[in-house]
Amino acid sequence: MELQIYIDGKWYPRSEAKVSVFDHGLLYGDGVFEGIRAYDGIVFKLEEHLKRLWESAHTIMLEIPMTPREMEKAVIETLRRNKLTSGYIRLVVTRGTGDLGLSPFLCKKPTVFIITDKIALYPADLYQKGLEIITVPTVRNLPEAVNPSIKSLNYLNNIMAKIEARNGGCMEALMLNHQGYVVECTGDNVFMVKKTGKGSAVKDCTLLTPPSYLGALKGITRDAIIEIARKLKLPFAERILTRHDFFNADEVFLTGTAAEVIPVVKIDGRVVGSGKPGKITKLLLEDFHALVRKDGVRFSL
Ligand code: PXG
Repeated sequence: MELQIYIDGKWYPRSEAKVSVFDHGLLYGDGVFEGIRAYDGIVFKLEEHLKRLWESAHTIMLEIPMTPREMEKAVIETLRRNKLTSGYIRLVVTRGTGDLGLSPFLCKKPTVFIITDKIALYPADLYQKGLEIITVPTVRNLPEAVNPSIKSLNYLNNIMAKIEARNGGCMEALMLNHQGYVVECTGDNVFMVKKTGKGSAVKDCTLLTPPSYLGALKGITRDAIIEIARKLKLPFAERILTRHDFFNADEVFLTGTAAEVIPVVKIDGRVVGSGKPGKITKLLLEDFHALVRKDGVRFSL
């Protein structure tokens, strides 16, 4: 059976799931989206993803033509129709069809579509060996221009960075803001662990991540990791951090819906910590795996 895709209240087989070439989501990247994951019959943090979608839409003055409750039902129905208890969910709301002018005011009704599919997992050895990342010349969008807190359909900033990372032989890019502070990666938030005490216990380390106001998306996985750190009594702070701080961290990892928690072992040719995935990173990933099976909206096929 072909994948069934939700568009504006109806489901279409993949080969017939189409939106207009006059849709401003396509013409201008005018729209917002979410990437969500379902694990064994639980849509992880669906409420939080919907909240972020509504906030992104509010900022760009896009009125989503349904309620969050209706959206939740549409997401679950789409999973059911595709017989998926686990997988990836892409929720998209565009400005809708208009004319060739950029004015959003001529677009009559936003387009809503939902794609659910099996998740393409990162190679397992990356989690064991860790990832090498590279700083790229393209700076992250300025919060004063298009705020990276808006999960907008315009991902050119991130795509440019991804291309530059690839040109440099890496899969992921470390992005800086216009002042040179580390903000995030192209599709993941970034964390570091620094040993601050004398012992080797969790409380002797501090977990650090850049504050989102510098120009990072407020990741749902980022929030989940902060929540787990609190439970583990692992000291945590949002801090303005430089590349120097990351080069000299004891552990570095990235967080995102697709990647979950992925260790970083090299940045711009500098080995991070022991050069192997760290203890705290592994601990956080374990607890994250337990959390995704608890915290979300439950459904059955
Ligand atoms: N920063 C950016 C710029 C993102 O796009 C994250 C951080 C992590 O946020 P969550 O809420 O997922 O913890 C994201 C989201 C992909 C892909 O195909 C990745 C994202 C979005 C869309 C596609 O890798 N990451």
